[in-house]
Amino acid sequence: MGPELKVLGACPLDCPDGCSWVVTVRDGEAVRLRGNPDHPYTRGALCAKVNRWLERAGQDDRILHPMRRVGRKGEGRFARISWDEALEEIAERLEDVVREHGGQAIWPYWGTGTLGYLQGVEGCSGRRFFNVLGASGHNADICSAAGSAGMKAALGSSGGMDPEDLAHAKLIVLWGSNPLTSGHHVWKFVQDARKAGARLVAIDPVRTKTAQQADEHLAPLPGTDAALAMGLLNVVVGAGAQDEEFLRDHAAGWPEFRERIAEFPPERAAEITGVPVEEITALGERIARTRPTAFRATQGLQRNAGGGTALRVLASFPAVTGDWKRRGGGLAFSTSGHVKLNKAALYRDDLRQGPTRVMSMSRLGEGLLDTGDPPVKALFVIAANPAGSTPHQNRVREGLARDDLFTVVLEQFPTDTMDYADIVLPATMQHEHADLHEGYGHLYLTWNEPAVAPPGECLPTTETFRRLARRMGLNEPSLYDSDESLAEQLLSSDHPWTAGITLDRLRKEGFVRMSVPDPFLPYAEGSATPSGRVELPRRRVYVPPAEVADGERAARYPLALVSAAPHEFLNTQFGNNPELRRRSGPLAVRLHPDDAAARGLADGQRVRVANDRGGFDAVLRVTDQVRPGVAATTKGHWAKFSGGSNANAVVDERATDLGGGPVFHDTRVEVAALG
Ligand SMILES: Nc1nc2c(c(=O)[nH]1)N[C@H]1C(S)=C(S)[C@@H](COP(=O)(O)OP(=O)(O)OC[C@H]3O[C@@H](n4cnc5c(=O)[nH]c(N)nc54)[C@H](O)[C@@H]3O)O[C@H]1N2
Ligand SMILES: Nc1nc2c(c(=O)[nH]1)N[C@H]1C(S)=C(S)[C@@H](COP(=O)(O)OP(=O)(O)OC[C@H]3O[C@@H](n4cnc5c(=O)[nH]c(N)nc54)[C@H](O)[C@@H]3O)O[C@H]1N2
Ligand code: SF4
Ligand SMILES: [Mo]
Repeated sequence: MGPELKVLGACPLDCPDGCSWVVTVRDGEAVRLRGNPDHPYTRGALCAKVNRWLERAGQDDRILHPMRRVGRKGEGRFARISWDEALEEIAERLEDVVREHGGQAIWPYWGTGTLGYLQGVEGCSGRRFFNVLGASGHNADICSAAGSAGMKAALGSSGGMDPEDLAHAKLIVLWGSNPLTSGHHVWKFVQDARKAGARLVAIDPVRTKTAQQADEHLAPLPGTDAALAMGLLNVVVGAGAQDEEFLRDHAAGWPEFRERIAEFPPERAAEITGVPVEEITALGERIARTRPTAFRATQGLQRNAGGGTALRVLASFPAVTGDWKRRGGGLAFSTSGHVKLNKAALYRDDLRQGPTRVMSMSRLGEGLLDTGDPPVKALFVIAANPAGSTPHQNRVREGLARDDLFTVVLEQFPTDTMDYADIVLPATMQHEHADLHEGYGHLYLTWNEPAVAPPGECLPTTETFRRLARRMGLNEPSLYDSDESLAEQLLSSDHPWTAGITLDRLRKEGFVRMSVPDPFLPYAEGSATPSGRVELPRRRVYVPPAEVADGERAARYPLALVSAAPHEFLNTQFGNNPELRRRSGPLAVRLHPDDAAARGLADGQRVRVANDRGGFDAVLRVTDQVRPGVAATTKGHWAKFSGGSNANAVVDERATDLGGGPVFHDTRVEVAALG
């Protein structure tokens, strides 16, 4: 037995925690993978999912060779081919598409399977290649586009407070955020604050694992959060607790925002949100007297018609209380806005011949079915599983099933999406390739050093596109840059927060904290908006959820469905891991006892959750963890293991008010016994 080697890497998954990990390698094999004990945010722990990473990497269903479809689209029958054959066929088909329809008929559909700057969505691996071909652009708007747009409207940046500073808060409000499932590393900082006397409040239609641990839980109807925030502000201002000095010196629009606040007495907020008026008044009074108060909003409350506006209102809240100037106060959302890397050097959008249209990740069905000019004729699916993840599943499948569409899927596993591929290319997993990461819940950059050689014929996405470029005879030299060179170009930023962070240093240390000021109070003296002030919303402060406002639909489909993060899977990843599937149990939907009784339904029964777009089968769980009027399920279940569909069968392709995000939690359904 050879000696053990420890290789530092990073979890690539779409999770705010951006963990640093240590792979133990013996005789060329990864034998152990653990959280890095030296990383201040990871502190030695991974999570229920990623603890099974190596087991998953060795699963029988791993894709190890290129394949060509032999059955009908959607059937999932493939035959092994060589890389040579695969590249030849792709090159020919792409050349035909470009000749007949122009480059924009190609849609590179990047998902969030890895957030790596080299292999994944952050850097859009292959982007240079697609720029040279003149392909359509792609907006990865499925995750946090609405919230980011709301943050930017108020603050000029999507970056909120440093989540580590939650430890200094005296009151923490977790708003549409379930970290004990969706990224538990922030919990240590929450607990540190509580040890120092802070109170914890959760705002969620569901009494989640996190809400169960809170001192107080408010359960609004989905999509009504902005009205709740306005009601709380009404109480704060009623108590005279606004920070006039901060508002005068560092905010814009206070007179108008104040008028809007006056329009939301707690009684009105209670009526809209379904939260008892006493709870609103009590929390408003507590916020009024507690400095600093920290909010943490992640994705839950932005996946509604008014998701952008909701985040804008929340980002404005600490301007009213003045908490933006206090360590431990403000709003934690994402830290991505603070990452000042040289992304332009990585993307090389200057290689495009001219402007191109931009397709929306959240609207794949629309993009494939509503014939654009030119229609989409070639689709590259890169680290994405839209047949499971994207709204309006039936439209997505109909689009993917188009016979005149040439689809290439770069994958590790035989997903619901892969079943529609013409050509499948085998992709490496994180411990088999190099990458550079941020964490959108902290302020460290991380380097992921490959620990082992790829199995079978798997290739990193960067290498796949280098080979494809060569096969197509493209002579733009930057298409052939090595992974290390790409990383160095990305790190070539002269912004003071990232200056001096070199690849050598990252490789040696594994991770480096960006040199942000200490303490980090990005909005203490105003914001990054053109005015330099926090731009308070002047007119629009609440956009009701679309499917609640639609009276006719609400009558037909009385329940509001939320489909949030499952504990055992990360989006659809791990949805094929036998042990995690066993722990998760089958796709379930939870209903309040009153709603179950009104339908004559009992716990454990098989039900159909449906609306006019489609439906999915689930096991019913009857529990008062869910407020009346709400049905709660989880994302991430593979359709092929769940009777052919999942929660996205009932979700619409509509966009949010700002940012063009998806509306997962703005979905009306009815639940009925499965006949
Ligand atoms: N285990 C696990 N971890 C994950 C993921 C996963 O799939 N599994 N996904 C990862 C990804 S991609 C992301 S983006 C993050 C997301 O992580 P979170 O930001 O925590 O997002 P969700 O779980 O979608 O929703 C959080 C909570 O919001 C609630 N909610 C839904 N609608 C509303 C609303 O209108 N108002 C309010 N106040 N609450 C609402 C839900 O009930 C849920 O408990 O987690 C990441 N981490
Ligand atoms: N109903 C509902 N649906 C949702 C959500 C919700 O809250 N409710 N949340 C949404 C959110 S927040 C997100 S971010 C999206 C995510 O949606 P997707 O982008 O589809 O994310 P994943 O399900 O993680 O699937 C990514 C795929 O990438 C593959 N992959 C991973 N790493 C690599 C790699 O290095 N190379 C290659 N080639 N492939 C790789 C994985 O095997 C996996 O099949 O889902 C959204 N869908
Ligand atoms: S999924 Fe999140 S919590 Fe789990 S290891 Fe990855 S970054 Fe850490
Ligand atoms: Mo996400």
